Amino acid sequence: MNTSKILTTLALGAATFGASLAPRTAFAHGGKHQDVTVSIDGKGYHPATVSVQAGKEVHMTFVSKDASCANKISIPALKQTISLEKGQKKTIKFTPQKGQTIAFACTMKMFKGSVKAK
Ligand SMILES: [Cu+2]
Repeated sequence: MNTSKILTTLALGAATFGASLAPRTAFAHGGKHQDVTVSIDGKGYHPATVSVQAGKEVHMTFVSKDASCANKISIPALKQTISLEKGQKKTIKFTPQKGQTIAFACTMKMFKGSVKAK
């Protein structure tokens, strides 16, 4: 294997590695923070599971699309409870640690979701 072939292999490896680290749902822009939107309806949270990048601030917006008990959201790890009416939205900000899973649920725990930081 000559040098240029090795470099190509390394570059491909780096590209693959980088892609696997990219959050599935969070949208990072300008490297400052990452945006996540979770919509709420009568069936719960969409998406219910969100992957984010550890160590970078998350701006997570809950958008209520319907009257639902899922509009009252408890997030124990962040010591937050959010109450929304249909049509309202609210953004919370936090910086997840590596490997952290931040669970959230309606206050009756019927509907559940989580944010997983890699
Ligand atoms: Cu509920």
